Amino acid sequence: MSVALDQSLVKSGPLADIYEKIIAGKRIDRDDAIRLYREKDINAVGALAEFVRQRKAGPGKEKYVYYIHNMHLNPTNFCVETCRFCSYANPEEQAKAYTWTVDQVLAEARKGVASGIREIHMVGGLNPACDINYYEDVFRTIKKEFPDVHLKTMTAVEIEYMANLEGISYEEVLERLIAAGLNSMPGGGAEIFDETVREKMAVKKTPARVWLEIHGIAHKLGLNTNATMLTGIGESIENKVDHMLLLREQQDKSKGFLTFIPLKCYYEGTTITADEIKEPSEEDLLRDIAVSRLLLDNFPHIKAYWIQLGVQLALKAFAFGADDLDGTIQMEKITHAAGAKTPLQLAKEKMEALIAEAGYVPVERDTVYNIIRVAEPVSSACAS
Ligand code: V47
Ligand code: SF4
Repeated sequence: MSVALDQSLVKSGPLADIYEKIIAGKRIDRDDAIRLYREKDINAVGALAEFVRQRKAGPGKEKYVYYIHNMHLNPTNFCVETCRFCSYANPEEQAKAYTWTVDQVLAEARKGVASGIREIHMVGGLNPACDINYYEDVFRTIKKEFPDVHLKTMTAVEIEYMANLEGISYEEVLERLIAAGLNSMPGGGAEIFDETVREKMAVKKTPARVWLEIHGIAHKLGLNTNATMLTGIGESIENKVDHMLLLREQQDKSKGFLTFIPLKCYYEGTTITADEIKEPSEEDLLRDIAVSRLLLDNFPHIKAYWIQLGVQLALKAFAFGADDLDGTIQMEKITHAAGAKTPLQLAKEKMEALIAEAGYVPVERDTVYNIIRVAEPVSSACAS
């Protein structure tokens, strides 16, 4: 299949110069990205992003959409931090907070592995009871029983917290955790890098510089990592573009990012008030996907996180540059604590059916995008 772009949408319109850059494989810049956010014709922006998605996928893979059979596992919701958008580790409810023992974490992992998962996505609150010894123990215990399960775990925020707790360097924390079984890192904790937004949302922890430094060290040590951006917390278009540009710059240096994941804030149980933010519309969310696909030219993948976008919008996002629907998940806690009404999990078969119904080819992957299985096209033959 050849890569097609509906040229009538972009060639002679206000995006013509950006179109020329993209066709020529040139990098777009800050002003281009801001214009793409402000462009009235969202379908033109989507067409450009879809074109880039297909070109990046390579011949024969233009319609591939990836997913993974995984589980989320959250060992503790006690957190010393008080991010205002977080209902998962709600300071009002800390008396009821839980901290699992190593055996409890293993028992949860066993349930996931029994259902066939290949990746554990594990993140938790910043809890002094869960120090580096605890996580080394957790990782070793899981790996002893399930050596083939991939541990995608520890945000940069958790790495920074652990380094401060132990009085050791980020590199030393990462080296110890890698020796215990850490395989890659998820993209959480990036939020919006802009300092004013971070201050207001009480994300005083882990400034952009440190978040990026930790991912750079992880890449140097051979880990792949992801990167997120949380929208709906009072950010501007410029803040989002600058956030992505910092990621692009880091990726130029260290090259280990695999996937960018635009997130959308849910507000139930948080202290965020309506006058402080503009809740992103569906169109805003599709634009985040499309602009990120166009600006982050050095990121291999863009994820449509169905838990937060909702399943239907996530499926639409494939036509706006996304090529990954994330995973089966099993039990999502962070977004559901803040009022998400999406399911807590999706079965593999359901994910495949949804991707196929949207007109794409479902591809089961592992964490680092090795292809496990390309699903057979579902026959649309009808007996009637
Ligand atoms: O860092 C917290 C966000 C993130 C809320 O790497 C909230 O593959 C919405 O990083 N509403 C954790 N979001 C999730 C995350 C993630 C998810 C899926 C895949 C990957 C990956 C990473 O969730 C946190 C924070 O930015 N968050 N509270 C909330 N109320
Ligand atoms: Fe703690 Fe993470 Fe919630 Fe912030 S988002 S309060 S660091 S669990």
